[in-house]
Amino acid sequence: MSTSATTDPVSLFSPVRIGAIECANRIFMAPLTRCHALPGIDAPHALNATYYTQRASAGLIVSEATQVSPQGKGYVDTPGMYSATQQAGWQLVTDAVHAAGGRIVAQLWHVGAVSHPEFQPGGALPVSSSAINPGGIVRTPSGKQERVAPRPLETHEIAGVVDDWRRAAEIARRAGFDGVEIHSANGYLLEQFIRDAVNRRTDAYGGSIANRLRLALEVVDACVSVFGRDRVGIRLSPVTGSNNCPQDSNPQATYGTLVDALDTRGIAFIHFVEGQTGASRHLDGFDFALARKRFRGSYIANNRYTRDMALQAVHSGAADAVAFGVPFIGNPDLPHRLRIDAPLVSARPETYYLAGAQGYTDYPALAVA
Ligand code: 8OZ
Repeated sequence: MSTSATTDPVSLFSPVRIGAIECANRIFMAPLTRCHALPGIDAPHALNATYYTQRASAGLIVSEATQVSPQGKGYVDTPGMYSATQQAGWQLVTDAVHAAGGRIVAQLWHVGAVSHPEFQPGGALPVSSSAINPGGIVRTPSGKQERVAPRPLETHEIAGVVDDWRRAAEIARRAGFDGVEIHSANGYLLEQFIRDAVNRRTDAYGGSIANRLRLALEVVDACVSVFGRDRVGIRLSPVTGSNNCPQDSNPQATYGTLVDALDTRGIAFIHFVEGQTGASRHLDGFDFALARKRFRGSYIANNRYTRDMALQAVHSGAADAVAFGVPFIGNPDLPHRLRIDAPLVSARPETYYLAGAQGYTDYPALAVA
């Protein structure tokens, strides 16, 4: 056990304030899609409250990605943030997490092209910036299907998409969340607008960097209008290839401009996926250390951190907090285990998306000696 880690003034285990959110430690729970909402209505329920409450010792929980509208959905049984039933379900979650002393922000999401007509209202085509098929196979209620080319959003429709995010933020606020994280990562809708390799638009939402960032920044402004800037953050993955999203021709320029615009807005945090999501950290194209210097809000680091890397990242000031994803599945009391340097349990991937408690709420905390 590293004693210095617990006595340093700033360590992975010391409290941190993220915007207006007081967090007990700097071990955050990354958003994890688990496909455990109630079928048909995509509402959270008591089992989800149990799952999150088991993990409430995280300094901050970022909820699983949560679609802002039916159009924003691309997976079976992911939860939404657009109906009264969903709000009531989330209220169960936030009440239970808060009662256990935790903090939780809602990750708000629109998948864009990473969907299928089976998920879309009226069987419509998924929407995106441009008609580029992300490719790959998607699991729908009727089985595995090929992805399709999406329909480019008409310019006049975009304000409605921004309104969906604003309404979702309002529901999240009423449901008791401490804030929101805007999902602008992993090749979903906002990234489909940001990257020039996907965005072929010729209107005010395509072409120049400023135009390609416009939708993401309108969404940021909409969420800030609901929660205030000190309870809004964003997740960015400047170089990931997730969901077959091709790289921007100049990630440093594009995402660097975005970081500067977010700094100007004074939002609470940027949550960076450093590298290829869930895989290699060693991808060129974006200088994360420079982003840390240029953004005055909190820097949350993510992607395959080990205990030692996380201790070092916080100790050195490279990050204010480190988000762990998969380790939180098998180790609900991860902060305690990292503190005492206990061995970690490996979660069973074959149960990640299975409905029910198995592989979801049946990983115990360490027995207290
Ligand atoms: C894994 C499975 C489904 C969705 C992401 C929301 O990549 C996801 C996701 C991850 O950000």
